[in-house]
Amino acid sequence: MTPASGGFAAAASKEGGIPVRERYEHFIGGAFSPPASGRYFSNHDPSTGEPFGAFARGDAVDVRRAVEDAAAGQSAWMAMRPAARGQVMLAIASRIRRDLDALAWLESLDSGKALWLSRLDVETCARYFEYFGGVADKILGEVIPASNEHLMYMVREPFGVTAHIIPWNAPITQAGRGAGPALAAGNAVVMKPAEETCVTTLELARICVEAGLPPGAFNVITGYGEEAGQALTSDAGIRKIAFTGSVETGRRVMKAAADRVVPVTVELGGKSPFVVFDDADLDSAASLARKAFVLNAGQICSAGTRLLVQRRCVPAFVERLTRELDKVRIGPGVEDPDIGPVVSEQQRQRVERYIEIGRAEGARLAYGGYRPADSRLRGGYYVAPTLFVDVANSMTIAQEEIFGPVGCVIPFGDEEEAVRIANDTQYGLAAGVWTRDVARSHRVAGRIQAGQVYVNDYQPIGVEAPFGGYKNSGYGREKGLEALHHYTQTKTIIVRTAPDGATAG
Ligand code: TXE
Repeated sequence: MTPASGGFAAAASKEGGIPVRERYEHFIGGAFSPPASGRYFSNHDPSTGEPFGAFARGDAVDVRRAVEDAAAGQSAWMAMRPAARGQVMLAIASRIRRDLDALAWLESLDSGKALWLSRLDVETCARYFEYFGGVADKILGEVIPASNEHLMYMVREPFGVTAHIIPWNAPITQAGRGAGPALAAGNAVVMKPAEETCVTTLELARICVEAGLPPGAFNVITGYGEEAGQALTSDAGIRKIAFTGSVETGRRVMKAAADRVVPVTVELGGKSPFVVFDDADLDSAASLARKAFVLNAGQICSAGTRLLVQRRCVPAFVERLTRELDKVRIGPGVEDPDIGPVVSEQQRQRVERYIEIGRAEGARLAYGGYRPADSRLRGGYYVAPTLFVDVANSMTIAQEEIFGPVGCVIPFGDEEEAVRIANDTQYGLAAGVWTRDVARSHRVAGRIQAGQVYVNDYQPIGVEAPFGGYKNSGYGREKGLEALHHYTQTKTIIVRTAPDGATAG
């Protein structure tokens, strides 16, 4: 347990609000429900390395039951007027906000995330329900003027039951990001959280039903990816799949979707460029660079991990960034540091492996590269913020997603070279451009291959802005009205209106 909290249950009950369960079951048909196999798996608190909680180990039998209940839940959901559905979603948003402290506390215990960030994530989850709840009665069709003898119109219909597989780096926001548009469009949801972080997804589903969502409209199956996840993507009742995770697993999910001819959207991470021209405000750029690759211990798909810096200002930028990194407080998530641990020992080893590879390939370690010395943190999965300089874009640490607080400074000469390096990656999720030259900011933003580009800022949070990848970062868009289209299918209805006996034109 966290040094300060004295145990998961003690910590959570200290915070009050949501009671901590010894054992977490699936959430199916509006109630917690044990796995058919009777099997559970246990989890670890990333801040201490100590075990906590047992979670239902789902399999194909549990998935089937959840999908059947979801089909019934979807019928009940669609039987409600669109405006009433929107009102339920707004009620969910206010319940989430009412329980914000308790949910954030649970999120920090479960994921190791700093409490302030968990609070932001819970608020963002509420925003998803609010934003998409607001459009539930505004999903419009079209009249198509193609003939004088027909009325032709197109309506948008839900798919039915949608599957959502989410990762561990932002569990409750990602749950809201998927469930919000899916429910607004009239679907029912079966969600599988990552095995490392199940708690808040389960509590969210419970809150949704308590706030008026029909039982069965939001189900959660916990378990391992290759067992519960795979069963979910292969289940015959699933009509659409949304996946967020690694490229490798994304490919597997896409193959499963192809086998069943089911539409799929995938968000698969990145290696985003953060481009600093020498006319930029270097103080702001260095401060936001810290946010770009250190926030959430670097476990953010849109993290700006490739710091492309114009050669002339590399020393000045690195000096400023180093000062920023000196300020980073690291500790157990619930103690509200700047960053907590990474999510698991496996993830820490992965990050440390990349740090070794960076050294071996000749990048110069300018900051960090070690585990924090504080003996209180010994049990948890901590990695100090780490900065490499003199990095070539061809190096492994510049090409592969590390998903830890590791940044690489890559020098460039001119704008042309900056754009070439920025695009020289398999990924294309996000990018930052730092310059005072307005024309250049638009020019470079236009040429970078990425789904979101920030100018003189990085990752300003917003549920309203479409988000998703170019290239191997995936396809389809989350967030914003754009996301809704991925949760509806169109039907065109053509009615002959010509009088009987008239020839159709
Ligand atoms: O990811 P996986 P992992 C990247 C990041 C990280 C790496 C590995 O670089 O270091 O991936 O993380 C479920 N069928 N990202 O191994 O396997 C799994 O249970 C169906 C980037 O945790 O992709 C979990 O719920 N589902 C990313 C989810 O997939 C399966 C966020 C993600 O796990 C499955 C997370 C299967 N066969 C990791 N196998 C981002 N885009 O933000 C696993 N899963």
